[in-house]
Amino acid sequence: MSPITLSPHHPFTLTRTSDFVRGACPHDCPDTCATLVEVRDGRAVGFHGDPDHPITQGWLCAKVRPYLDRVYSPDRLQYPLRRVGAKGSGEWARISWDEAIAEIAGRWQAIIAEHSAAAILPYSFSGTLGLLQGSVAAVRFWQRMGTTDLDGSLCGIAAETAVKMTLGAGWAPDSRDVVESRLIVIWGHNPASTSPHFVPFLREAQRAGAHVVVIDPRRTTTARSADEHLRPRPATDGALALGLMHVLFTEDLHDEAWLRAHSLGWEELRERAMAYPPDRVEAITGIPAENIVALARRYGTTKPALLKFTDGIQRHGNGGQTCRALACLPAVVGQIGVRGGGLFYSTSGYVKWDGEAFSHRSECPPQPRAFNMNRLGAALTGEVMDPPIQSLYVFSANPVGATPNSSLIVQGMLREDLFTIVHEQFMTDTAQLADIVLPATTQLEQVDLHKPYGQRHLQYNHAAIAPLAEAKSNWDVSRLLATAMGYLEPWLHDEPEDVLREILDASRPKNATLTGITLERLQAEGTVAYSFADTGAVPFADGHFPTPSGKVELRCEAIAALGLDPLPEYEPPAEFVAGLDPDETGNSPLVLITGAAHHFVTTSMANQPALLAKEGTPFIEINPADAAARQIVHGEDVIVSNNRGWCTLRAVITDDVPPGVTVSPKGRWASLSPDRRNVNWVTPDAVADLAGQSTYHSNLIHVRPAATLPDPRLEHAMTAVAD
Ligand SMILES: Nc1nc2c(c(=O)[nH]1)N[C@H]1C(S)=C(S)[C@@H](COP(=O)(O)OP(=O)(O)OC[C@H]3O[C@@H](n4cnc5c(=O)[nH]c(N)nc54)[C@H](O)[C@@H]3O)O[C@H]1N2
Ligand SMILES: Nc1nc2c(c(=O)[nH]1)N[C@H]1C(S)=C(S)[C@@H](COP(=O)(O)OP(=O)(O)OC[C@H]3O[C@@H](n4cnc5c(=O)[nH]c(N)nc54)[C@H](O)[C@@H]3O)O[C@H]1N2
Ligand code: SF4
Ligand SMILES: [Mo]
Repeated sequence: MSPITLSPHHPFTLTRTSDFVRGACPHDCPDTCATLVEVRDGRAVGFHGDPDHPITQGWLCAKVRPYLDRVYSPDRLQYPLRRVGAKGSGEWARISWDEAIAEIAGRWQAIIAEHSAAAILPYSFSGTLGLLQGSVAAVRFWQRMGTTDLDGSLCGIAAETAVKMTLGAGWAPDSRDVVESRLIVIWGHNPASTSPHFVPFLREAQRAGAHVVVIDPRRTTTARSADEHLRPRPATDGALALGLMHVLFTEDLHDEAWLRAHSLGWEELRERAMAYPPDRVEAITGIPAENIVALARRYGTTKPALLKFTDGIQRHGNGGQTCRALACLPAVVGQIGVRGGGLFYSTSGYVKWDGEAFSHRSECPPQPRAFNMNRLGAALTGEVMDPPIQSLYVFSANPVGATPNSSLIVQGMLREDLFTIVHEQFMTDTAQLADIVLPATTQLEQVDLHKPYGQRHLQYNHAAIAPLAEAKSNWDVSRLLATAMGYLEPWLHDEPEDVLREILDASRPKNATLTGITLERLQAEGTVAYSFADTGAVPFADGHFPTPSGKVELRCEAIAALGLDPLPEYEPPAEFVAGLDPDETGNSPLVLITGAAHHFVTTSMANQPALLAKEGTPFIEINPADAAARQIVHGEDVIVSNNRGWCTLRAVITDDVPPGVTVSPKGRWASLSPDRRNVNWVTPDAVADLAGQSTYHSNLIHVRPAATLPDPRLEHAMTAVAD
């Protein structure tokens, strides 16, 4: 590790005894900030955003600014632990790494002999988005062993698939181009919390006269500062998008020349849109027809126009078709390939890692099976049999807190015959139910490479400090497990830098964006911008779309092959169609949306006292009319329930949510809540219309004052486990 050279306008004092080490924020966030860790005598003493990074611009968000509190938290797991009491009892004995690895390998050999490796399930997700510690460590060793695989996504696979199939690639514009936009539609996305480094560019555009529209049922922080806020009923956005198209086509505000030259199926899309006149769309969405017409006229006449969303909006039963409709909209007005216009979803398609270098798939046995990661509880309680899951290995994830229908996960994890290992930085809700807990390093203690989903630079992360106590990185544990299982292939044991170099070198010839980007450059510079040809800097500016037809596929056969209508269509989610019986006083169910909390990244950081204090008591926002109908008083505890489970939250009565809709941000730790639950005790594990997407927000609930009878806790006593 060598000290770096700081630019002359660097605000930090470079003392003789301090080094600054370049890193990257590892969290699931579009911004992937470039960080500078200030290290003195082997200890990190400062943590900063890189002032030279064009998007980070020298600052970190409220949740990651106090990162050293996390790294040096007294609650960090330090040593391997073995459970000595009952599952979930919190009684542990310290063991050595040798004992832990030998015990895990021994149990797995026995499981493999009796059932095959398909009875072993690794479960990891977005604790770190690093190429090595997040992705490679989740693939190589497990594929070599032939374990059960996960498919689908808790997060964003419907949108990713919809955008890729419509436009051919996940190529979002550069945030800096947003200052050129005259109209910015932020649709089901709350960047003030979830992509804060986009916000300065948004403000600059707004100051320069751009009109900002937010489409979100909730009055979010982002909505408050917009010029216009439209509030559709949840999961009706597909109808809204088709309604906008209706107006655009009927008023001749579409760009026909562009559609003829660059798209497939625009006339069929026009015909589909004719089924969505503004009055019908008003009836579906609850947005007045005149507002729909006004937005369509604005979108058809204000250029450049940008449409931006991230991942939250798709977490509905119809999320795939919703994102299809949103992805088609910019094409209707010919705004794709235009600086300041287009679709801003994700930048993750700019670099595709070479699959074989990444996984060494060809050297592994065939994967025995996969199941949808949303259905972990169902899998552990019998949905996946033959062989049943006998061992669960969790890392970079906290499924009890973050995966839907958590009470079923808890029930499964309490199975006496399930051998569970959790590799974690903290004693999470999930770790508490393990048989063996292994201590994990943080980003400051490990090497990695990051490919962002909201900006267009690769970010290298040097290890800034030595691992704390006996913590080990995901890759290091993977190497130890491979040795213990007798897998000696070098690609299971390479040094971190060599793994990254191998993938980078194999990927470079296939990715023009990686031209000239070597591991050595990344190590030296930390941040390296993707390489673009002139027009490439504005995605699709050359009019070529890497779809099968080379055009924007408004009618999309690849989507049809996945069982969806080849044209965007609106259908309400199954949960809303099936409904939920009225409660005992005759009240209809409410929709519960559980989007991002400002001070956490899902459950990460939600155990840090200072951040918890800022977020306050776990709450649910309820509209005054809905609260009155249920005799709920502001500030009292309410029971939120449905046929999946219940949890207790503090009522916040506010018109920030419309009638019929409630909001309770995700991320709370059950074990830090008095009722030992969180909102995921009520969220659905049903899968959406496309690609195995989660459906957290298609969630019908009842809310009652906690003091009233009958107490739904009795009804769900069997799910009150681990109390
Ligand atoms: N502070 C913070 N930042 C985060 C995260 C976090 O937990 N906290 N999580 C990270 C992760 S994992 C992700 S995937 C991204 C997600 O980033 P976003 O997509 O911006 O975040 P969400 O809050 O999940 O969803 C955005 C908005 O969608 C709205 N919404 C829900 N249903 C509908 C609907 O039917 N129609 C419309 N129009 N809007 C709807 C919600 O009210 C919410 O305000 O953020 C990342 N960044
Ligand atoms: N109700 C509701 N729930 C949701 C969502 C929602 O909208 N509503 N959103 C979903 C979304 S978008 C996502 S992405 C998922 C995220 O779900 P998860 O991927 O489970 O993410 P986290 O809850 O942040 O938990 C990540 C854990 O990984 C640990 N960790 C971090 N780095 C490392 C590492 O290097 N090694 C190891 N071994 N561990 C590490 C952290 O300490 C943390 O406990 O949550 C989903 N949950
Ligand atoms: S969570 Fe996002 S905004 Fe915050 S430091 Fe990390 S990358 Fe930057
Ligand atoms: Mo996510």
